[in-house]
Amino acid sequence: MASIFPQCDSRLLDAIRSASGAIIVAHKNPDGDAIASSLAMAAILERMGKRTELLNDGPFLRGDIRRFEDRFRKEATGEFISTSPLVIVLDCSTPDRPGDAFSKISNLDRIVIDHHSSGVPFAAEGMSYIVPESPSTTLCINEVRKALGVDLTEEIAYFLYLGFATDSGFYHFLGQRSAPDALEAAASFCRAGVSPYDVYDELHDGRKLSDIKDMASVICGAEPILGGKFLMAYQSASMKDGKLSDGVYASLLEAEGILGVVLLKDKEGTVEIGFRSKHKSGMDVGKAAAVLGGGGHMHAAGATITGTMDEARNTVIELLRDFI
Ligand SMILES: [Mn+2]
Repeated sequence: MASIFPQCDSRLLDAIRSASGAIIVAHKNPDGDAIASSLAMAAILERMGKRTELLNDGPFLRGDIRRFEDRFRKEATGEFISTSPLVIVLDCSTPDRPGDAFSKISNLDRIVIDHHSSGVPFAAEGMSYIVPESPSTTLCINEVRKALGVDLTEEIAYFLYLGFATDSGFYHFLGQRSAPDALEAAASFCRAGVSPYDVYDELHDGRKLSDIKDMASVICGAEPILGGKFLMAYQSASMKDGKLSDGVYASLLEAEGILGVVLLKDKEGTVEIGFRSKHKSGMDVGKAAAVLGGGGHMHAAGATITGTMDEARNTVIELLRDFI
């Protein structure tokens, strides 16, 4: 069976090799893959002797990324921008995903490395490496690393593994098609010094009891919609735990007879909508999210709309009616 990873375009590799330095940016509201991608890319470029600046709009709410917040700035320094660095955009399917961090640097040359299935191209021809079948952006970066001939240090392996483990739900979301390449890459990370058991514990230990209780209350408030084909859950504006939604999705997706789950998060004026569909549902929630200006993957996607929770609820129900 052929690899899910195509060859990297030589134009993208040349752009990295010839850059004096790079500004690395991933999507706002970052998750483990966004932050781990950024840190892995920085470590790779530092091995190549290049200067980097890491940008992210934040917020760094999730327990798995909070510890890295001080490595990131909100905007690039003027002094660094004046050296015309290459911009490396990671884990973003549309140019608005990086948020404000992108505004001052959108006129610099850029490359895009990503694994989302929907989106709009926003790099010049040959300057992107987008593999929708890849379980994480870090696994795409690993291919770029190999093509550049950069050694797999323990530090690089750690960040590549971190993005893969979080975005794959610790292997849960690997299909038969992506698993062989992904697990071979994971094996190489472990040979370089990564312990999966330790990484799992780092990410799952240390939550506040109040956050776990918030998660339970969101689950208790879930209701069936569309004749029971979906469950819809509601997260109030006062609940801040970034990992809360992972637990809500994981629990509710186990309900029998449903195609998927929608989680509405009240952001006071806007509503963040998260979609998850069951692996066997055959339902592409990435396409549903794209209708609302968002995006994502076949089984995990999101969008943000303005309005109240009630308005968002009605919008989503009407939207999903067309998809099931
Ligand atoms: Mn990702």
